[in-house]
Amino acid sequence: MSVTRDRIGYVGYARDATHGARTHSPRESVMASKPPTSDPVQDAPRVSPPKHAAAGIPAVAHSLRIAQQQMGARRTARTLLKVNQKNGFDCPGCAWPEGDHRHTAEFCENGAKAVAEEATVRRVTPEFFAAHSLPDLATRSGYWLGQQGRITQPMLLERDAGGEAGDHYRPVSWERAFAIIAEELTALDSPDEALFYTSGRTSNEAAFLLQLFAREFGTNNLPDCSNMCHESSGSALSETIGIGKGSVSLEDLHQADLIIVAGQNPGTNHPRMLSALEKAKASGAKIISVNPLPEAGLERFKNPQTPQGLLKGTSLTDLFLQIRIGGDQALFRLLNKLILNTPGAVDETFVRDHTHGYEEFAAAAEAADWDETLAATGLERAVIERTLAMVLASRRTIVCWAMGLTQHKHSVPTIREVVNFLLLRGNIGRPGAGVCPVRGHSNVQGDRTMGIFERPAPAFLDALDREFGITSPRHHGYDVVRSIEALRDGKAKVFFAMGGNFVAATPDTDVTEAAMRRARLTVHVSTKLNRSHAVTGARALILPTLGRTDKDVQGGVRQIVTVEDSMGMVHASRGNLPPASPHLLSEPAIVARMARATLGPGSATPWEDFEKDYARIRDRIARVVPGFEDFNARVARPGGFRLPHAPRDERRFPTATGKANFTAAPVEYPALPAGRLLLQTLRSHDQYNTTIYGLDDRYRGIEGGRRVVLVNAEDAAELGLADGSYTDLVSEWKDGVERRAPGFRVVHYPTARGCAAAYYPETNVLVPLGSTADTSNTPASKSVVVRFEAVG
Ligand SMILES: Nc1nc2c(c(=O)[nH]1)N[C@H]1C(S)=C(S)[C@@H](COP(=O)(O)OP(=O)(O)OC[C@H]3O[C@@H](n4cnc5c(=O)[nH]c(N)nc54)[C@H](O)[C@@H]3O)O[C@H]1N2
Ligand SMILES: Nc1nc2c(c(=O)[nH]1)N[C@H]1C(S)=C(S)[C@@H](COP(=O)(O)OP(=O)(O)OC[C@H]3O[C@@H](n4cnc5c(=O)[nH]c(N)nc54)[C@H](O)[C@@H]3O)O[C@H]1N2
Ligand SMILES: [Mo]
Repeated sequence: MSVTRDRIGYVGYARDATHGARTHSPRESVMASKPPTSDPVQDAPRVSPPKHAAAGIPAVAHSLRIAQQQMGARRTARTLLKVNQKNGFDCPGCAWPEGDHRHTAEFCENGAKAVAEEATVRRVTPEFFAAHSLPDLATRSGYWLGQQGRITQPMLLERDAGGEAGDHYRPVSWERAFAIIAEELTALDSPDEALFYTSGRTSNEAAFLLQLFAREFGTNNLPDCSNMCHESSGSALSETIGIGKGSVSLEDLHQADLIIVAGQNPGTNHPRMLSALEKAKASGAKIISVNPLPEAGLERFKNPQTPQGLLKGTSLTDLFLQIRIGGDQALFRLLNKLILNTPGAVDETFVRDHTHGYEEFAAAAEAADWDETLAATGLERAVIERTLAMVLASRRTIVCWAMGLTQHKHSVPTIREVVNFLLLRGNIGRPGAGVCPVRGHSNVQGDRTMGIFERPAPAFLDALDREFGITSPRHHGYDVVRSIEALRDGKAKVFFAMGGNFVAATPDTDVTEAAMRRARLTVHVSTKLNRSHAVTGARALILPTLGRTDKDVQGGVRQIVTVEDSMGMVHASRGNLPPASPHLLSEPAIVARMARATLGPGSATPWEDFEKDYARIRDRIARVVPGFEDFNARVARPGGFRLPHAPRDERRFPTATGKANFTAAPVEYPALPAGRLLLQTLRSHDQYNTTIYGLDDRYRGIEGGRRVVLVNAEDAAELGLADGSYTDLVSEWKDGVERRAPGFRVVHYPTARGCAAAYYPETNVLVPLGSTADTSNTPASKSVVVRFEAVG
């Protein structure tokens, strides 16, 4: 391993054959060697060296094992064959697009786990709730709650009722449930005391109805998971290129000369992306990965769809930049200076004809400094020079990114710097080039397109008002963090969630849970049980709903719903399994009935028609949302249709200046006091956000437990953290409040110096509510300053 130490003590690793080797600290730890809590399953992980290849036979075997546990053999075959087929359902996993040439089994290991989790044959019945009180549920792990199966009936809990009724969820009729929601909503002093949260699995049809209802009711309080996810991308891209979405298609990836993957772990979170990268490589593309961790999926991919892929696999990454957490803006800024200083490297015609703000940006870039960049990134000079050579050799460059870039204080300027980088060489709006923010939830992008946004564009509201004869409020609503503050401060009293697991996914768990308990009513439209059902307002409803895999029949007619993938393709999704219980309602039906109960005969919106026939919802979407003209006809075509994207399609930039904007923010990177590390909170290979499929993180060599903290062996030596010892993580923030996550097993791991990593949601307790990204207000859950304390 080649290692150089720079002046502030961070170290850069050049990629070589041995970089994954785990070293052990020679120093003895002062810390206890025993797990502190009583849950042996969760707290005694086994550790082996990290893997250097992703997928392959173990992936297929693992997914089939989980699928059969949840579904049995017949249902496994029947369900998995329908994933992402043109007449099947959209995978409820990630938002990666489907190609035109689909394999019979267009699924990946983690897609299969997502499907199995939903199509499980296990059930959570009223008897289950009779046996498990609220205090009991509140002590259970997220893993245990999720493993109980699909919820079968609407349930109500009334804390103030006392006794059994105050302690247990009890079955409630749908009619009564909607009456309670209407009663609580209409009793509010202002519609802005209600919050309507959306998680990104919600279909376009349900999302459109939910935002319509919220606005007809009188609020823009439509926080969504995007606020915690790609909001920074949306903010940076809308300002610079005029649209908050990625500009590349799958074909572009296949045609690129250079693909930079920064702050993303596709081997786990977007496994089908590996096939696209493999194909790009086969046509000569180079791949650079920028990550504090050497992620197995980016090293080598063993494609389970091809025999030679299964055996040998393809080496994906040509150059690995093991960057220090939060160093990306500095890296791209310096690269931009180096491009500017290379004669002929800038696409002058593009810059002249299509951009604005070049002079100011160039002056700022000129000030970039090698020493500061090496300190901020922890990289070696030679590695950055190799990167530059590859950048200059490429005529078509794409940058892909995910949460590693979006969840920092300076995420918006970081992503703007990526845009500067692409603009300089004209890498936008032509084949094989562009911006590629890789979305998370399978319809998170579509929900935004449908108007799930607390700060809607006036043009969108104008169109909505015209279509429905309503007057939508124009003042902005609360995003996720502001929603928690509003609950905490008593300014919001009703919380409604269309999916998701709000209290587990959001930061500052103790603050958030206390805030949620202050609500008068909490409502969760859910498929499965999770932590949010155990942290309730005075009254709480669980409304069980159909998932993607379930057949949805309304008025005797089988319905489809639609979704939009990460690359702006809209297509139909059609479930094929009998619903998990006869008592379930679909998401559109739930919104329609809630709207009728709340708005009463005063509403001119035909909610009942919408519930009976989703094509009627799509007719309205077609008239309100640009790009959806003739929606029903176009979505009936196999594969669906692509939404317009002005920068991609016409090199037109609908920004305030009418051009693509260069920007010139000051360079920032996290400062780290002595004896502290910067913690990123990330996903293991066996989870979908807060849904825990299992306790292994196969590629990182962790088995049978999740309370681990990955620390570089040299940092560990300095801090006295022996591999296998146990430590509390204590985060430090300027409010002086102590936030502690107890009992993490130390794992020496080849992460960048100064950095640590542990899984979310267990570590959300460490993320201060006030620690968010500038402009986007996204929780900075990838840069948490922590110290380590011996387990007491
Ligand atoms: N199986 C599965 N699939 C999923 C999900 C899941 O939980 N499970 N979640 C879905 C969702 S909602 C989302 S948003 C996506 C998330 O997809 P990812 O963004 O891939 O998810 P994370 O696990 O948060 O990984 C963040 C990556 O960024 C790196 N990183 C952290 N900090 C930095 C930094 O400062 N700079 C750089 N360059 N890299 C950094 C980490 O080492 C890690 O590789 O996946 C989606 N798909
Ligand atoms: N510390 C830290 N925090 C993070 C992140 C991080 O990287 N670090 N990542 C953030 C990101 S990127 C995101 S997107 C959020 C995720 O936040 P959420 O989207 O709120 O969380 P999920 O865990 O995806 O939600 C899972 C629940 O959704 C419900 N569900 C599943 N399918 C359906 C369905 O079809 N319909 C309905 N109605 N419900 C369904 C189930 O009840 C399940 O328990 O978390 C964020 N929080
Ligand atoms: Mo996400």
